[in-house]
Amino acid sequence: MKVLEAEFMKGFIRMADDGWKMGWHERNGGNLSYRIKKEEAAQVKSDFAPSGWKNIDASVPMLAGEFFLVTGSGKFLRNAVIAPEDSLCIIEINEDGEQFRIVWGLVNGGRPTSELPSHLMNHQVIKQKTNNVYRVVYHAHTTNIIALTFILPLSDEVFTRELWEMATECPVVFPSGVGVVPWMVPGGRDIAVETSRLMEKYDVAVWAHHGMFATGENFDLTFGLMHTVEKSAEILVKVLSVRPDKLQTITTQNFKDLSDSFKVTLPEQFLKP
Ligand code: 2HA
Ligand code: ZN
Repeated sequence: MKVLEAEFMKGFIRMADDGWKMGWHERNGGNLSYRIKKEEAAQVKSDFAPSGWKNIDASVPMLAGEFFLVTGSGKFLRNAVIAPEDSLCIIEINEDGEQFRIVWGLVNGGRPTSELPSHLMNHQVIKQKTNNVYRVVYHAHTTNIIALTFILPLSDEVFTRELWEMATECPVVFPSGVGVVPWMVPGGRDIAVETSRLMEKYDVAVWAHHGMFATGENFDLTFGLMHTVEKSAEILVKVLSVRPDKLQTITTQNFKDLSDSFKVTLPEQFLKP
């Protein structure tokens, strides 16, 4: 089968296009990666043409031998739908997890996303954390979350609690909460280490003054998670634009009732009165 005919490719392109339509991917902003299932890789392997091995700039031994579909560095997510073979690539990780090679795509040259270290280190953490279930890592420049990083303290507790309070379904959609990375230089190993450390606990990490990373099992759940968190941030921006305080909100007791009723565990850390 051709790579472009595969279902995982269609789902990936639809997600990139949905993110573009949400306004989260100005210019070349944002990036997406998918850990391809063994049987999916086997179906399209005849379409692969491997190039040379290159250093990842991170060590991901738990991902040895895996294939990933990723966006290209400097590529516009807006173009994924019209020119996937130019905008995207499939990479293979070598046997010690230190190197990768392009096996499909980027037909006009280029490299995988500048955030490859963050993507792969997150994949390594979520693969272990979920016992091989999570496969998607998504980075987007979500407007309202970015705005909040200028006016809220940059703590996991404040962001989680404020975002949970903005819509009743939030603690059900991201019960473990959200982590916050302070401003750091993007594209390198340090921010990758910091982000992947947070992914051991959370499915979402906020990058101050930059955007968000969301992780999940499939394209629907990961896009839905990004969308839910960003919508919650939008409500908070609207509330704070009208007045600086809330007249009423969802209370700690309300969250406890919700956690009993929906059978989700909410960490004590976020249930302070
Ligand atoms: O331009 O979003 O963080 C791609 C990015 C880098
Ligand atoms: Zn970015």
